[in-house]
Amino acid sequence: MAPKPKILVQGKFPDAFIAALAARFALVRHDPHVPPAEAQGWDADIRALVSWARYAVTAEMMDRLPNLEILAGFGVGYDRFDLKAAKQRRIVVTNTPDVLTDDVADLAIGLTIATLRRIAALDRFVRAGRWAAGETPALARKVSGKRLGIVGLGRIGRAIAGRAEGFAMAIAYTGPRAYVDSPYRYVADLAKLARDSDVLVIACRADPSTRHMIDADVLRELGAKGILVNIARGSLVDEVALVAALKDGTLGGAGLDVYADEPRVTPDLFGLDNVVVMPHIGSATEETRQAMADLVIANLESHFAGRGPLTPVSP
Ligand code: 8YV
Repeated sequence: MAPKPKILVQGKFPDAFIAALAARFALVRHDPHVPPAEAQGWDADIRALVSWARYAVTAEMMDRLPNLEILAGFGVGYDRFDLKAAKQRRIVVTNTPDVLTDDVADLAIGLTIATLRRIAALDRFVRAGRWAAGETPALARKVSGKRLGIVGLGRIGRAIAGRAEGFAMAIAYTGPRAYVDSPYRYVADLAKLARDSDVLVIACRADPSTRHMIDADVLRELGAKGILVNIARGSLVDEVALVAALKDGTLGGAGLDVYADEPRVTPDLFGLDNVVVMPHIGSATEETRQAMADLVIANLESHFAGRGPLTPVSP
């Protein structure tokens, strides 16, 4: 029997996934906090690297793995992977699209409702005994019928739009181009979309060209009653401008799953009742994490069987 292909696994994963990998491959584990230069066991016979989307995979790492054939990302985003360096070294890069779309879209709607209806704030209100003490909570805001602006009408953006239809929302989107197959209104200019929206949801790809695209101007256009929801990447938002806008009332509220410097969340946000903060859990359900794990393995198996990857990234 041919020896199992050797693969490097970056980051902590659920035991079941590690066991499934170990049944098929010879594993070398890597703690992403250890610099590649100090990493142990990075032999020349490592042929694949599995990494959480949240961890960087750099040219330096690839140089230490001269026979790397495939980088299989656990997640749909690949902003932390050096794709140029991978291409130069003919390393195939894969991600896990589609299988997490529903969960991320569900969370976008959840954050929208939680922020407008003040679900987290009112949970704190009850727990603090304020209701029992006779206090009347401030009114929240209606969800149904709101104007929803979606930044990026890709797979996840479309899934958010589909759900928003159930709330009778008026849906518009921005992005590099209009989709002729989309029933939603296209607004080329992001600031104009923000001005025309009650809720602006970010669902686009993070790369150097989209860094800080949600800046002070966009937030001002979204306005004092507007809500920003981010389930994409923290780098898309100028977080300093966001905190300032939330604090001085220029922006109405925010529902956030992602941040500029995860897992650190700027404590400025913690004191703001109009903000809902989640610890980057868009895809973190039992069902979806299993589906992501299955897809990572399917990509590796297909590659090693000579059939090519199933879901290569298409930058
Ligand atoms: C994961 C994500 O939590 O798929 C992505 O791009 O951001 C999330 O699904 C991420 O992979 C964590 O590293």
